[in-house]
Amino acid sequence: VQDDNIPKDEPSPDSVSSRLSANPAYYTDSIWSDTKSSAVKKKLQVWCQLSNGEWVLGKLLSSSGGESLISLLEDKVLHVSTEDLLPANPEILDGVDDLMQLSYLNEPSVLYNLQYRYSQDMIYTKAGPILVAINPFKDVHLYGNEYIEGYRCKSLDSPHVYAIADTAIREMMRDEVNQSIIISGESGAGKTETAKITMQYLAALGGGSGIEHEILQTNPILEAFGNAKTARNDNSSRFGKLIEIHFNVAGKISGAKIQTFLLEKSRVVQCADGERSYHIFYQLCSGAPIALKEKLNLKAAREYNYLQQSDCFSVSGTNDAERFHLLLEALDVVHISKEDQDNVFAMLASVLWLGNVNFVIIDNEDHVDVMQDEALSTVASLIGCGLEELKLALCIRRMKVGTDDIVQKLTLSQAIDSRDALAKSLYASLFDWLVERINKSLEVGKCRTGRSISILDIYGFEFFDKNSFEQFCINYANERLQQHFNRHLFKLEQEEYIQDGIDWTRVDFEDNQACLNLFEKKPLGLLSLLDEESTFPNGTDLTFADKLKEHLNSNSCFRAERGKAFGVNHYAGEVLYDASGFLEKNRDLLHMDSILLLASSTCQLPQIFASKMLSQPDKPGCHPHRSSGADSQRLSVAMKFKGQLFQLMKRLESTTPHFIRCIKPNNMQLPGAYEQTLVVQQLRCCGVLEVVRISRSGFPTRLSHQKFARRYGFLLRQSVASQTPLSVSIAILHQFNILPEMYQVGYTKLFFRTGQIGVLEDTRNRVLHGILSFQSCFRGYRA
Ligand code: AD9
Ligand code: MG
Repeated sequence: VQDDNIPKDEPSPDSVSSRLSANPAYYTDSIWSDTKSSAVKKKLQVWCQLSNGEWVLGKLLSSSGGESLISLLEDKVLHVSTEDLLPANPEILDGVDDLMQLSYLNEPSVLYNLQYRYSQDMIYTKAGPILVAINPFKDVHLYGNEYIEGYRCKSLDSPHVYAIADTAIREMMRDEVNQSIIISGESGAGKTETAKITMQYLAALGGGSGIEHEILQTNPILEAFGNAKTARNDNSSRFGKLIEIHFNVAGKISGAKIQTFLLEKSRVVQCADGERSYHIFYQLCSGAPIALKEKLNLKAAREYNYLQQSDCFSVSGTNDAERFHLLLEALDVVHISKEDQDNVFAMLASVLWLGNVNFVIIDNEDHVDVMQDEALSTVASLIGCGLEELKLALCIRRMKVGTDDIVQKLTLSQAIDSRDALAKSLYASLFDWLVERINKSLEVGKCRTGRSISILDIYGFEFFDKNSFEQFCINYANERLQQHFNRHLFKLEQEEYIQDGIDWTRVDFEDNQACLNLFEKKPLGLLSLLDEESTFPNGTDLTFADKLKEHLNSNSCFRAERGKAFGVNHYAGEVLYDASGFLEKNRDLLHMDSILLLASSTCQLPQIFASKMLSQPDKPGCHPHRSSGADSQRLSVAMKFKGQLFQLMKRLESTTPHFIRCIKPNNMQLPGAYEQTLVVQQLRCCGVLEVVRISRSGFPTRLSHQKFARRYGFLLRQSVASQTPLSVSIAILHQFNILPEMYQVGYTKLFFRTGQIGVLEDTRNRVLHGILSFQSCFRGYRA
């Protein structure tokens, strides 16, 4: 250990750059400029950035005129611009379990620390108040009863999802405030696994009634119906999920409620090469017992157009037939009757068979008739409707013009669209119905306390080569969540210091309100303009893109591009969207003929789906499709999503949040590979670096004078003359020799730096424990 690497004078909060922005470049610069001169003098270990962007560790040999000479490992020597250097931490700090403990908090140091831990299977690291989890892509031995017990009784304290879950339970009980655990990260980063690990811990601590088993069994069900193999993740969730787990006064689980967001419907009828549709289809085809196969006229997956188009039928390492049997067990556990299960499978089979329905062109205007074959008759029998009604719903459209009823024949592409729309909406309705049924089974009993812990597993920020409507919605959701995160960690923090008269250097951060305004402003925001264009019968993706350019060109978060493309400047970087398909996906119309077809069904599920569709609220003020017929006019997809998101934010705002950031170390889904550039990009997107900095320089622990005095007052050895909470509090601080720089006394609260309250808590627990065991001895003696 080189002693001179340890900075002697830790920067005090006020001496470090007084302005801080969420921009990482600004951030690292400011750290460097504070330490640069001394770093050069001391011949520190330094990080140098190579031309490929990677950072390597070296030792500074000499430095003059803006140039430095660095010795690297293996006796290599390198001339670099001093500008490209950053100070490295001493070896003694290698692998610290909270990034806050690092003396130098620049990007390469953070990257190195995470990598150091990762290489030893320590996949969890704290970054101040948030937990960073790096996907191991292999089984790491960190879970199970032994570990759960270790975190419960505090014999284990290294960063872990269990530790976060434990804190959430304790804070819920202690403060009587609902908690939320917000898990984010990009596709394949490990959000869903992390959510399951969290649920495991909550179930272990709050279990007893058996409902916890039901809650855990919702995972295989939702994954079967809502997850699929994609290019990025073999088990990618194609929906967002919030699960609210309720507890009774004794801290035991009393029920749960699941809310889902924006299922990717398009996957049912179309998916990219090498990807799959939803797992359930393959599970059903390979796992259904013979009798069920016969009843549903079920074939192998390859026989279905919807499944065979992407030429991918299996996922390595998973056995679909086996999964099907586990699914059946899970459905039993959440009380879905055998009869209902069969109804569900019939709906799935009807979706698959719909994809095989074919059309024949009957005139030279491209009008079609439906081919009368096995596919058509199977769909009719599975949906429980007449063959003729089904045929008509698929190839004609009935409309009202004035007082006249008009029948219009569909062209081939219109007929295919109406068939696919029916398949998509059957599947999406089935998914919603299933969630509803699960919720019934998990329903919180009568003795509800209102205490809950919510776990949010929602798609992270996405930007691909081609970004469509789905990315548009997902990234909008992430802007909202980012604001929540910012608000919580930065704004509230700062406001609280100021309110309580604490001397704390103001912290500026880049708010993403401007980008949210770009999405939400009425009437000239992205969402309003999309909705407006979606309601014009003649609106197209191109006219939509043109409208955006016309109205938003001067907005600094917006960039006009050629054709149907446009760019949005998100907090995590600019994303280029392609408006192709936006209007159709946003309208998401199912023609009234199809809805009425379902309503006429003799089976239970299609009837339920149809009545749900018919009872959807009309959007006020515009009925554009009404004029051309009896289309169902519902809230557009984007508006519905926005509404859900607002509700979600409202709910989250009333909770104490805990943040887990999942990081994907490589794009190959491989263990051991850690790609620096990929990781750093994600660390930037989720603001890990800024959080560390803020927390370290701030006073994260705070208690009101009253609470502090009440909690620790009994530890005082001498009574205090004036018994006000403030004077009691100060006496406690003195008795325990808490250093003056470690706390501040505000008007109403005491503020502590991280870790300070620990000593007091330990003493308190020891003393209380002593008192309790004394009391129980005493009771035993009397008895
Ligand atoms: V997506 O946005 O839904 O596409 P997630 O949910 O972030 O994505 P997921 O949890 O599905 O990712 O993790 C992807 C894969 O990484 C899993 O299927 C596991 O194989 C692997 N993984 C993730 N976390 C762990 C872990 N803690 N231990 C072992 C893990 N493997
Ligand atoms: Mg997932």
